[in-house]
Amino acid sequence: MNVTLRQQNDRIAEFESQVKANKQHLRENHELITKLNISVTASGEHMSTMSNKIIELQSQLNSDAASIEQLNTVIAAYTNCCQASSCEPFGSSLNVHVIKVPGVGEPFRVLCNGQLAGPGWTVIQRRINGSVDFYRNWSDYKTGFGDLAGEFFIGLEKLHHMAKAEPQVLYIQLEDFDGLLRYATYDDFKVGSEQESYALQSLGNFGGDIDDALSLNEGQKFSTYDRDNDNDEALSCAESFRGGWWYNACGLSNLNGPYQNPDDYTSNQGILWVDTDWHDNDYSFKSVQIMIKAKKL
Ligand SMILES: [Ca+2]
Repeated sequence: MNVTLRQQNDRIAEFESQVKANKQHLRENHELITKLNISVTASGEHMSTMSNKIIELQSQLNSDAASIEQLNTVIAAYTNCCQASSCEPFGSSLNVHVIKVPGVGEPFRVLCNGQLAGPGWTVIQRRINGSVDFYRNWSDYKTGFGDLAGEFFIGLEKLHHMAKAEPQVLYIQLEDFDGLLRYATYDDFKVGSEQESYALQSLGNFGGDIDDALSLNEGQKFSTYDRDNDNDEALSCAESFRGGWWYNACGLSNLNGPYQNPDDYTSNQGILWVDTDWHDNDYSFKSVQIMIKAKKL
């Protein structure tokens, strides 16, 4: 009997020891699980950061792709622009384009009008409403002035180089205050260099449905109020007629004269083109457009 009791006591002690060992083991496992949990949470945060980073990089890539696309457009525009030396390649376009003319340093913007007199004309001067002052000095006429969306003069230096490469036809469109449109053409328009005072070296044959009011100026140098190159020894035509032109003494035309409203007109101080059957020098036109285009030989 005593033996059995002792044996049982021993077994109980053994169990207790096992339970203790198991508890210790459980505690250790619990600690391990806690550690693992912490580690998993940290990994999750890391993943989330990585994921955000990937989104950020993706967006950066998209933005880079857009920049490249934009640069390609600019390159394409530059390539297109610089293959054109006039409005001719732009056909019936009535818009502003960029051209590169040999002899003129940088590419520049021009107004093309392919609607008024057939395709490919380059507009070199336009008057429509008096918003731009045309009574300007030599330097302004040399470089050009105004706004291609409104009134402007392209500039004598550009004109010289544009007409130098090949013979040009000059087209002058006049509109009176009754809305009547008439035109003149000259088939061999050429302007000298600055050393030649941008002389109107040649005009060629006259055509159109108005009188020829420009051939009288053929061969004349350009004059402004600060550069009197005209044929009138007594006065300055640029000052008297308040413009810049290839004045003779002084002539029958002044398309860069002051813009005048019919109700408020000063004689000989307007946009003049003398046509005895239409309007003489007592009339200032409502609008003018002067264009050039290479002559097809
Ligand atoms: Ca003079």
